[in-house]
Amino acid sequence: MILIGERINGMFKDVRRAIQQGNPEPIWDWAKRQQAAGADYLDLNVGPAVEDRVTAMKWLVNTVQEVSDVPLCLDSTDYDSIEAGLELCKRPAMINSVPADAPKLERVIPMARDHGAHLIGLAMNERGIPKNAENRLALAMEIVATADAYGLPMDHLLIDPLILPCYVAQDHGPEVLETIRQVKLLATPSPRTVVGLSNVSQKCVDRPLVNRTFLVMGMACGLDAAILDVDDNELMDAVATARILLNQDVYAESYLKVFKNRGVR
Ligand code: THG
Repeated sequence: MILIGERINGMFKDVRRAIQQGNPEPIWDWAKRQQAAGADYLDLNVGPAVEDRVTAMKWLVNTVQEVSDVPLCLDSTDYDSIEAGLELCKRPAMINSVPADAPKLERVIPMARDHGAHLIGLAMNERGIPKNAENRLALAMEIVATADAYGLPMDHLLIDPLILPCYVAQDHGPEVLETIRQVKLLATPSPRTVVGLSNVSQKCVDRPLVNRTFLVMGMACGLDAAILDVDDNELMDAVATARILLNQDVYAESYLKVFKNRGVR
């Protein structure tokens, strides 16, 4: 399981304020904390309230790299800011993300290829997010075909079926799980799958319970990665236990301790 720490996102008030004031402390804290919790990547999103997204992304990348060597996942719909951020990344990064929209694919896929970056492709296009798995898979296939045409290695592509809050889009849950299962069949080697886990629980009671239940269901369907709260211990324990039950890790009575000590998910 590839764990992408969600917390450096301008959606959160403390991060938004840090970006606006150019105060590195809260960013340093979240970078160190998520690294210690075992994050494989740190998602960096300047949030919706920022005017100059290029400058803000460059500042976030530099600020995080002052205290952390965890690879970065640059999260923006603004490809100028992704490109500017990529230039500064010291380690191969992940681009988050591109929809199945030809002009955007044609810009972002060569960018990922030329920087040796991983790329998240979204199962949506200019008409929005389809309801059923079949239509999500059709959009995933457009991304797979374009990635193949431009020479992006298939193991650098992750497909995000896009999970929505269960509170408002309960009927999407099973469709997302079915999409995760079938994305594996789209190419050989197969692209991987990722979700933005905390979306599923927005406005729900007991968000951590909803998050960890959905993550385990996703893992059983073959989910490879998630953008999530790596600081949530029960969530991390659920990942470790699901790995045991899916025979992805060796059972030992002390497996939770072993898992935590070596930072392997
Ligand atoms: N797919 C991809 N990238 C993504 C998402 C996705 N990036 C962003 C998002 N979705 C994943 N990250 C988060 C981060 C925070 C929350 C949800 C998803 C969240 N935030 C609180 C809220 O909205 O209630 C903010 C609380 C606060 O302000 O303190 O839930 O799906 N590829």
